Amino acid sequence: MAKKIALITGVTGQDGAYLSRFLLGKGYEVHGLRRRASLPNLDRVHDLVQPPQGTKNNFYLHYGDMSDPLSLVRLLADIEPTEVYNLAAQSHVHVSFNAPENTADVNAIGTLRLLDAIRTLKQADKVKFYQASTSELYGKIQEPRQSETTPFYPRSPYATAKLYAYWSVVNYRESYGMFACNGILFNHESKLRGKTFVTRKITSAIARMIYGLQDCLYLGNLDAQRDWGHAKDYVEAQWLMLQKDKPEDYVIASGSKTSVRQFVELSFAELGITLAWQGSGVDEIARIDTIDKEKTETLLGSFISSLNVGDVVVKIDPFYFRPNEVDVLWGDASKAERELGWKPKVTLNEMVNEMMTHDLSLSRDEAILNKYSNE
Ligand code: NDP
Ligand code: GDR
Repeated sequence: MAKKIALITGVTGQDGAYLSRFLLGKGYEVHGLRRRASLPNLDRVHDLVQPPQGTKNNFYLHYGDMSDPLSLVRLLADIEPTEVYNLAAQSHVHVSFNAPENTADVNAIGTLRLLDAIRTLKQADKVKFYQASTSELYGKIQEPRQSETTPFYPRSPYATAKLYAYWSVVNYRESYGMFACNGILFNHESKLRGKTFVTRKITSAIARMIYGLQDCLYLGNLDAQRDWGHAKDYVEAQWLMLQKDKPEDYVIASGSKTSVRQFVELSFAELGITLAWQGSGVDEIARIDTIDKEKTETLLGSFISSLNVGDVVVKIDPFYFRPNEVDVLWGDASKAERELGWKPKVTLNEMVNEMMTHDLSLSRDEAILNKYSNE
């Protein structure tokens, strides 16, 4: 059987880390594009970079950048991949309002650079290409549930850049017969999610609060609704798209929507805590209403909870409002289920539990370190 060689851009990000493990498990040789950073950015893949002593894996990292076309051309020629997963992006919607040109350069033109570099390869017809498209393309909602046929209405520099990339993929497919697919993925999270995205910000802050490392959780729009799934399930869908005979675009979503406010409540519930919301608009707050002491004591062991009934634990900070908001996203992944046999496996509750458990363990380590360094 021909050797399967994958190139992943954005390998150091959440999806890159899950996809690398998934492909290694399927026997691929996995190459990742990493960019230079002033501090180490390999946290999510450090176990792949340094496998346990005495073992070897097929994971290789290469310096380059989506804004540097020469690095992309060289890498493709050296590696000769059979599958390219373009996950690299300035992926933060709010940040894109402050860095619009860089976002366009990396997310839009970066994708074009990569597509065109593949087109010029001698073996271009042997390369399959996956593009990390996004539910943000739908933006201002035209239909209550969004599928592959829903019109786009992007609402941020991030989304307009991703729209350019989306159509570049379609154009390279139609113009040059390239095997190129857009995965229109709705929000997906995990314990590896960046801490400035709202789900991980919430689970991380709650864990820090209970260990006395943080006083309050500051959020923006509590009423935004998202269709949240687990990254582990979603990278499988990315791979499945490239295993088809014909390249097509697919929506990948959980099929349920949840508000930011509900996500906060679900995360606190993991600790046996319920909230009471008071006030409205920028003055809205959440106080602790009840605590299931047995549950928190079991979770914290020898530590004493820093949270008490009546404490204000959520406040609004207008800094986190965006110039333009995407109010609701709710996906319909029936095409993926029908044609790829894909269905999400991890439920929202299981995901919240995984994220809370992970963040509690990180905060516990930090609290122990603080305790001993203060003695
Ligand atoms: P992350 O933000 O976790 O990862 C982004 C990756 O892109 C990181 O590896 C980052 O490197 C890399 N990157 C950023 N800029 C450059 C550049 N100029 N050159 C090379 N690499 C760069 O995102 P996710 O893993 O969550 O998402 C993966 C992709 O899927 C992104 O394109 C995102 O826009 C898209 N997407 C994500 C969804 C989600 O809910 N997670 C939903 C739909 C689409 P570094 O580590 O150095 O910062
Ligand atoms: P999103 O994810 O913009 O959907 O983009 P994010 O988690 O940043 O925001 C989701 C919703 O929560 C609201 N919100 C806050 N968001 C952040 N980050 N911080 C806050 O304090 C806060 N308070 C409320 C936001 O306004 C928004 O409505 C993610 C990224 O992964 C993109 O790359 C990807 O394309 C889309 O998901 C699908």
